[in-house]
Amino acid sequence: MLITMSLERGLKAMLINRIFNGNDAVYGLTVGAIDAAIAEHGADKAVGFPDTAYCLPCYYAVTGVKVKTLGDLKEAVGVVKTLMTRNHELDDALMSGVATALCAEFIEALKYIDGAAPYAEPCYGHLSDAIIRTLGVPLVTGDIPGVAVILGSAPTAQEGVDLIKSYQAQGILVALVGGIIDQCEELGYKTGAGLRVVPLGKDVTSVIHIVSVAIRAALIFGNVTPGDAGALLAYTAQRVPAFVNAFKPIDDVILAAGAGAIKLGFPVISNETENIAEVPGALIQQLDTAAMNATSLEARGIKIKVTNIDIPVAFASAFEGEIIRRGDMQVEFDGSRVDCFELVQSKELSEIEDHKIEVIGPEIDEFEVGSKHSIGYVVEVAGKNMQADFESVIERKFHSYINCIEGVMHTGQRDMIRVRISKDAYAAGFRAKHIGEVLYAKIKNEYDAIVDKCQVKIYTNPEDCTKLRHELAVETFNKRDERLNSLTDEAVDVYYSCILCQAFSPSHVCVVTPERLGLCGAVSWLDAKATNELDPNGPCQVITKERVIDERTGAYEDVNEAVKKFSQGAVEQVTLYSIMEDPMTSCGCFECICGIEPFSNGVIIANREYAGVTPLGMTFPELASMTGGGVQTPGFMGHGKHFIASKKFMKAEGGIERIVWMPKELKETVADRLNKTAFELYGIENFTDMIGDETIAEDPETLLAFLTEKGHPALGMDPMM
Ligand code: SF4
Ligand code: NI
Ligand code: CU1
Repeated sequence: MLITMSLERGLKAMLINRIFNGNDAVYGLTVGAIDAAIAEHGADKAVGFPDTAYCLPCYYAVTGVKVKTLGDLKEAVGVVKTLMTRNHELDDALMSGVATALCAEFIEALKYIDGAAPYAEPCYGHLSDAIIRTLGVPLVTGDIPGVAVILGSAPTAQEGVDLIKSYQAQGILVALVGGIIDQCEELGYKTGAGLRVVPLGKDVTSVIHIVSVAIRAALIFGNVTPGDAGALLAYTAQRVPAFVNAFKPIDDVILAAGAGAIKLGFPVISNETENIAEVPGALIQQLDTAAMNATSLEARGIKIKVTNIDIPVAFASAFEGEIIRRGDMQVEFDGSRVDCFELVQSKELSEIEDHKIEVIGPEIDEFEVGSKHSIGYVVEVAGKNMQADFESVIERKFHSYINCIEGVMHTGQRDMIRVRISKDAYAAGFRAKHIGEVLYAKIKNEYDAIVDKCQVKIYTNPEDCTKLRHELAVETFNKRDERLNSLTDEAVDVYYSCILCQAFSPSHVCVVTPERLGLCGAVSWLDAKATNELDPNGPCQVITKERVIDERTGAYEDVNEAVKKFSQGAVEQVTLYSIMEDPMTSCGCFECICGIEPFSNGVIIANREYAGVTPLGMTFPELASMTGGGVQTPGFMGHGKHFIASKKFMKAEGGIERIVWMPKELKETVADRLNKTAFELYGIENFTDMIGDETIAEDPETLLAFLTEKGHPALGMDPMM
């Protein structure tokens, strides 16, 4: 007993020493690299990562200081030294881990000097702010239940790939560092952000690029003040469900980096047994690669929701972004060429036989390889709480459901769909009827409070598809569109709150109205209504709208009360239609951001995909960093794309007439609807022709000249501030 205790103590002391050693080694390398860079480029040389508003994000988050030049970097490395105390306590060792991580960030930043692109296929290196924002919704909905970081080489390539696959099947985002990347290449295993497997780089320092994601999440969504290291560490530990799988050999440097991960709250699971001690809950041994998944999820407390679907291929969100090329497809259903549609219809309970799945017409065995066909699938649902309004909510999920099938690709919606089935999926036994199995299983699983019974009819005869498309589907779509057009804020009795994003942004509340969807673009008023029906005490709750304070700005006592309650008092009042007076807060996952352009009295809008600069002299990430974390920032507002054409878009400040600039692509996406609104509200034809874009102006002077030439209405409006 005594012997084992002293043995343990000895091991722990050695572990701490090894972490210090690793930290010292990395620190020495970093100082050397910075000095060499200064000797070569001078201390004024700019340094930083592309497509982020946070300079060197990890260092900025920990210290509150933005490093912009090599001279700043030299100072920063001096600050890092102060984190490296050596009292032979575990906590000092973990802090040394943080110092190691910051050094890794510096080394990686140096790789990007002079706008270099240091990473080549398949590696990603630094990940942009925009990527982090896209992760917001899938992380809060549990669609991505966790983040796995795999480091080093698995005992065999096959075991490594199997481990990755096991995470993919659970929807877990996987980041790869070092030898595991070669192992994927060796077996021809496909990687990429779309597949949720992101090779970062082969050097151990590249692990910082995923740490940077976790840390920026705290800044973007969490409203953590840069420099508040305590709040930062609490945020990553509580809200970022990440963990590390580190394969042996674990040298001192890797161990030091692992200590940094542990300090952030991410457990490290390893198959190393030499010269290492377990730290309960933080550094865990697992010798069996096949068991690493389960050990990791248990250590990080990640629960996976399983839906059992009876199909011969895999089903996981990791396959959602999979692309099936023409040469790899067995058959294709192509709504742009032949009649295709997908439809949800509500029926009476008595009309439905639960789990009945019929293929009416030939199965795909009867189709030639590579041929194009019609398909129409009608999903009939019934339930005591089902409403016709929920048909479209459920139907819109089909895209994601069908895409999650391994070897099946789905694009579009309604009667403009395309479905491809790969040769591999066909060879594994996948048939049209399995589309029905997937839709049935997912609907019954996710909409259990609404759908009591569900049956699926899959039509593959061209005559049936043509007839049903026109007589049933298009009819239904037209009716739904009429209903949507009549759904105005005035026409409904209640709005809904959405607090899904509080998992990341603890004080953020979206107020969702028919004419203003959630800023993520994923939650419309109908979606919120359905979510409320599924779980009345869940993320979307009813907000009445009886006590109006100001019609113009869209201020209601009821809304304020709700926002105050759901933000735990952090936000006292919001308006629905103003960006200047108590604007709604942003969490961080907004599709677009608009901001005041003072020279024209207007606003510019930038979308997440836009990579260039705006006439405000800022890029999307820079603009986006002005708002987020559930705080109000008058003059800047995150919003959904769909909101741009709304009659309620900053109505208090004069509405869409204020829009003076948008990236070209966004402008084209919203043109039809925006022009329609401009005509209805102000009688302006082709309003988008008056709006600038990056091909017209990237600076305020050129923009102003363009707006003047076009006679843009914003120029004649009152200044906004
Ligand atoms: Fe998050 Fe708002 Fe979207 Fe809800 S509606 S998921 S709170 S951004
Ligand atoms: Ni797919
Ligand atoms: Cu969000």
